[in-house]
Amino acid sequence: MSVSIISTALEVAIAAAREAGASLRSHFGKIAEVNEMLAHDIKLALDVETQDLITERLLAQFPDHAIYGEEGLAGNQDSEWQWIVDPIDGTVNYFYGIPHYCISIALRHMGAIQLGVIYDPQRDELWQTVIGGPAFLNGQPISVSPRTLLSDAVVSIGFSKTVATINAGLALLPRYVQSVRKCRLMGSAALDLAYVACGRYDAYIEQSVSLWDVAAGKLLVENAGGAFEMTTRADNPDKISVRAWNGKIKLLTPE
Ligand code: LIP
Repeated sequence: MSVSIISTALEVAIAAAREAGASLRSHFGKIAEVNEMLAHDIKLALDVETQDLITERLLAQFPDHAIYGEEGLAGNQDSEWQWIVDPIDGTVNYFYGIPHYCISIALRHMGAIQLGVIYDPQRDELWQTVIGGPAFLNGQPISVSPRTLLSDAVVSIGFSKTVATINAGLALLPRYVQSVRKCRLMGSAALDLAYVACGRYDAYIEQSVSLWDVAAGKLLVENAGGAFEMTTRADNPDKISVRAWNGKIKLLTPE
């Protein structure tokens, strides 16, 4: 793989994430136009507009690449190069004025993730990494936590969008709540993974997320010294169950 392609792609992804983040920050707290209000999810016009902005910036530099995002496909879907974009990860938080959301951008080449960028516009925290390289937060190298005991751990449990997957998460909660120092349920898979990568969390577990929620975070956690497992859900081939942790604590065995 040409290093120059990856380094250029990383620069473009970071610039797109920052530009999209600045726009989201400027609209944060204002009334957001709702495209779809679901029982356990919300789709905003801003989700679409933000992905359109990111798509425009990526395809301007890489016109023959594919875009695979939460808000749809764009570009050349036959390309070996595929950008995986979540324009607002934590959309429900954003809509409710909870300042815990991010932009997540990853790039795959023939299925292998080459780079990951996660940007939290409210805290101006940007995580980045490239295949085979270190992971950074605002330019400083990061690593997963050193903790080895589950009883010392802070563990994030994500809750998804359907009754079945929410129940799957609920089954985990009492077991973890009684085994760890604290559980957290924050509503952004990508930020959960970024927090595992920089040692704020010791693990993140969610029973049903999409590739765009976790692609960038997967590479971040692995390059920060952690472990990442994902399995396609039997009930929905488009959804994955994820476990990410510091590679040191012993997670509870799945029931
Ligand atoms: C969200 C995930 C979160 C999950 C939510 C939702 P979105 O992504 O990051 O972990 O629990 O159900 O899927 O939809 O806000 O981009």
